[in-house]
Amino acid sequence: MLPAGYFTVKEHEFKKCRQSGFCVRQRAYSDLVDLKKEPTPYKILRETVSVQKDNGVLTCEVLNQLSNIKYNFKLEALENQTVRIRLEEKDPKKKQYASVGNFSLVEEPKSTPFKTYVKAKSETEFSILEFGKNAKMLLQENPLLLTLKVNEVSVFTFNEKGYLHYEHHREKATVKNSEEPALKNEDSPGMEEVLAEELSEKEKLEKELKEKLEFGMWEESFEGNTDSKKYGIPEHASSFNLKNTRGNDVAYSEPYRLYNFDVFEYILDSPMGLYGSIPFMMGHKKGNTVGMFWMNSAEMWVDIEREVELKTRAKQTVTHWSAESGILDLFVMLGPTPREVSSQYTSLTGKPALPQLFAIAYHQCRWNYNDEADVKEVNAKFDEYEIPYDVLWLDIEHTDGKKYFTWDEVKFPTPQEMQNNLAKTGRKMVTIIDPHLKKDDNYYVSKEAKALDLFVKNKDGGDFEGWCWPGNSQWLDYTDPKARKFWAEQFKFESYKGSTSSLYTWNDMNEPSVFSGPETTMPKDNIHYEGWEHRDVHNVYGMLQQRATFEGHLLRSSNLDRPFVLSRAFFLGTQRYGAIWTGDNFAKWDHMEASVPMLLTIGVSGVTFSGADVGGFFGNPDPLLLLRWYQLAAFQPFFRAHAHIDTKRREPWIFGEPYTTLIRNAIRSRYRILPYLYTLNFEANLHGWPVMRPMMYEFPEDYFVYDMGDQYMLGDTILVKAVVNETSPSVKVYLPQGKWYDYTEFNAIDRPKDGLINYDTPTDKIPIFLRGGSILTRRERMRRSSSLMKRDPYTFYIALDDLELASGKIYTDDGHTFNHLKGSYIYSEFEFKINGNSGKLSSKNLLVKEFGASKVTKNYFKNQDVDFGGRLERIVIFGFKKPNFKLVEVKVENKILSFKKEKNEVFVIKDPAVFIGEEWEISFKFE
Ligand code: NBV
Repeated sequence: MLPAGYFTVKEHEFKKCRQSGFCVRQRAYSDLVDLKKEPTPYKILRETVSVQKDNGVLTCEVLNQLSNIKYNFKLEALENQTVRIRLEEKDPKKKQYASVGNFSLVEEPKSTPFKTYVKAKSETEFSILEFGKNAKMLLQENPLLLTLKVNEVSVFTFNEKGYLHYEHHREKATVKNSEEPALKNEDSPGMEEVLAEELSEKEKLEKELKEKLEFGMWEESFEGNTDSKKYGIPEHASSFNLKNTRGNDVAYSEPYRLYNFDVFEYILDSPMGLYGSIPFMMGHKKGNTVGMFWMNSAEMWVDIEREVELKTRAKQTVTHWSAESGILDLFVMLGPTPREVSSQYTSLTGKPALPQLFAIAYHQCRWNYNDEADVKEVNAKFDEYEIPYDVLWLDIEHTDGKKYFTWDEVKFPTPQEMQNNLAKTGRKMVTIIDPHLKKDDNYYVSKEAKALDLFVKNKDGGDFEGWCWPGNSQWLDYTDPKARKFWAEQFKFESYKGSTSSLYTWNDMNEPSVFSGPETTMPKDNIHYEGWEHRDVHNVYGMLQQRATFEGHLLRSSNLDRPFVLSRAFFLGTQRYGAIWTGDNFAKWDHMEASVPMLLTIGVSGVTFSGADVGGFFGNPDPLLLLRWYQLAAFQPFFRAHAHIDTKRREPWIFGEPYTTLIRNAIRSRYRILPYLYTLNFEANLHGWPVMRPMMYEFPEDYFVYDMGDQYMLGDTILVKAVVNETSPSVKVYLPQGKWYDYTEFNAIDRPKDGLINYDTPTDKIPIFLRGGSILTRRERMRRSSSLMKRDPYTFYIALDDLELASGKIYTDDGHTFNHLKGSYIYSEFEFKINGNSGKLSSKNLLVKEFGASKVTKNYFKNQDVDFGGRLERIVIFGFKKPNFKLVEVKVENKILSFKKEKNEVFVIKDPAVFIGEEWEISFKFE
């Protein structure tokens, strides 16, 4: 059924830059520019410049003086410190795809006026356009050069080195055999290489200059002697700070590739493309963060080069981007902090969806839970071992012959009963729904899709057919609104027989994976809606399946229930539709290690809800690896154990003691912080801030953390270090300036000058730390699932900083509907302050402008059929400066509260019985 060799590592079956015509040409061109040091042939035609000052738009024509091709150039100042740069051929022989914004942007971005516009006196001087907060564009006409400055510091330069190349459309001549054989089924890009080979070296260079026209580049120069870091462009199994691919000190000889693939058994430390692609990059140095994305869904390659300016010794990073088709459409977000970049970026591409509470709890998956009896047993075992969990997943074997939306009637004869049984304890089920539809006239989904003509077409106009799990299959064209609507309708309860309201969805194989296709995906000359080629829309395809599924969930619940959809492929904007995971990793220590920089990268690129298969998908983890993976993933956004069909069972109780207890503890530690995690997901939804944050995100001024990919912050409060070594008894952790506490003992850590500590990691220890100055809200009572905890009271952990201050926030709502948008939510801020011999803990309601004022008070619940709790039952406070500190009284209004002093100056105040959604003050008296 599968093509020979499917189940082997096959890096060689994926294209290298040298096998991709446009990648070769782009690199050759930049080399040539470096060699010849000739100015870029692009210039603005002065007479065409038109500026609409009030709209913040400059338009003009650009001429390539070598080819005589003209381009339309548009420069816009957008709201939120953002600039848009668009360049497209003026009279293309063939229309270029320019519509991916319909999918990736939430709306047409609004522009903001230019505050001043000073026109250059000559074409070699700069026009100056000021906008936003101390931001300006400096535009030179000949040669074309654009610099963006914030507070007089240049943060972004476009075409400084003259690498800009916009390949105009040319008719293809007959293709001869190329030196590098084209990959099977690939439309060969080899023509230019063949011709070039026949030319002398000099002619070849000239030829490249004339013909090898590429576009896409981004350059930045920062002042000062610090290297600027580059993060983003997922998905690669690589470091957090992107590695050099060009120039000196090259780590990868290949550029980073962005092309969604089903890479079977992916290799680590590689710029090879994986399942998702987000052409977003963040540039960071002390005092400045910028973001940029190129809105284009075609295959891309990105080179990274760091160079030292000889005169000034300033280091700068140059990145070169090239895409196979589409237009140049760049957005630059000027920050200047990482948080501002995230917020600017997600104002354009969408805020992450607010997940339901269950979705951020623990998920149990395996390929496959075999039948209803198996499901029942696994479910019962969780209760027997008192391990909380929220979701049980069914992989492809649950279907009737891999026909999605159906059930294997022998193994799963009563699916509704099975789901209802789980739902009794608030648990959910997820089934896999892949995009390949079995070609079978007796399969209702395929039959109706065919009748409505919704399939992707092959180059000759027939329905495209390819090989996948069910055998010969076809794929809906999700770029077609009719196909998305059709797909969404499949999720209605009356269509998806056997489904209930506690069933959610997993979209796998949506790169799309086509076993018989080139590089295991669709041929690039397949045809989509409105005649666009697959090459134009490849990277957005999977996101559109996830979107249609998300819309299906909304449809089936009449917009009442928040969808949960997990997707493997992703793109610019995916965060609006749900979670993603990092695909088929291995049960190996280095794969667990690699998951951290991968998830950090995905998070800063907007997709804040992501995770890696706990335990590793392929292979059998030994119990220690499995345990360490649970301990790590319990502090990551999406927490799901998963395993390949050929692996041995590895549910949390399989290895016995001490592992069962230790894994139980890890999962329980997840359930304790659900209130905090839910708040982080809410803040991601509001601002686009990652849940799992790189150290640089929280400590942007601390150069030491810029490269860190093995420790991170969960929100702004918890520091997590990954234990990725099997034998080492301790880990080295870097604690930035400030006060830190051990997460379980609440001991203040004695921070050495260099911030580096050795932390012992016996198997029952997770190296996590609480940041001084924060108030962490947890729920301590363990139950079978998150929804059973919804009304449980809270405990505050107040970790004082050096000034004996602390603050924290909490957001909560009913955990599953959209009623928060109408004011049914709690969002509060708590602050602890000390003044002489008295202290004060206060609660203040925060208004979410977007949702209106919160209506939730204790009284609110009386009139509603929901109650999401809110009582504070305990306060644990630690970190007072004076030793032998004596707390003598704690009062809320006139009520005296009881308290006790525990070890290490930790005080526990019992039952303040205040409500987190209300405003109050608790006073403390000391001696
Ligand atoms: O559906 C089977 C698997 C799934 O378990 C896994 O999580 C996906 O990433 N799927 C890939 C297809 C086959 C993988 C060999």
